[in-house]
Amino acid sequence: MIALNHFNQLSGPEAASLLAPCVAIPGWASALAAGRPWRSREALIAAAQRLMDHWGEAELTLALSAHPRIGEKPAGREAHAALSRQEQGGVDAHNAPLAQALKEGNARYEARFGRVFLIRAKGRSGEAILAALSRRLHNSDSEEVQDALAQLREITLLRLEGVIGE
Ligand code: 2AL
Repeated sequence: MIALNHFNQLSGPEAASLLAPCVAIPGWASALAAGRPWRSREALIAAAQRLMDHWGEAELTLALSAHPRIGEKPAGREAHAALSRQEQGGVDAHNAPLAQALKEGNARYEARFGRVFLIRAKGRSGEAILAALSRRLHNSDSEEVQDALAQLREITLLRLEGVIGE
C-alpha cells in the first residue's frame, strides 16, 4: 500500500504498473496514472469508478486473464496471483466435495458462457460462491455479462483500495 502523495509523484510507467494488478485492462491503469496528481483518494476512486462505467464484454474478456478460476488458487508470484489467493481465502481447499462441486460448476459455466466464471470472492465462503454460480447459470447471455462486470468492478475497486492508502 502506498500513500496517495507518493503515488502522485511516481513516473507515469511506475504509477501505471502499480495499478496494473487491479485489473488486466491497460487503458484503465494508464488513464488513472495520466490523471495525476489526484487531490484526494476519494477523487481517484471516483475517477476509477467512472472509467469502469464504460466496460463491456470486450473488457470482461480481457480482464479474465488476471482472474484464475475459483478453487484454483494460483501458485505464481505475480501480484495478481497473490491477490487472488488472498481473495479466495474463504474457499476451504480441504473440503473435497466443495472443491469437486466448484470444479463441475466452473466447467458447466464455461460450456454455457464460453469464459471463466467471475465473482468477487473476498468475504464469500466457497458454499456462497457455489450458490451464486448455480444461480447465474440461469442467466441470459446479456444478464450474465452485466453480472460478471458488476463483480469485476467490485474486485477492481477492492484491489485499488488495497494499493493506494490515505
Ligand atoms: C477471482 C479472483 O481471482 N479474485 C476474485 O475475487 N475472484 N476469480 C474468479 N474467477 O472469480
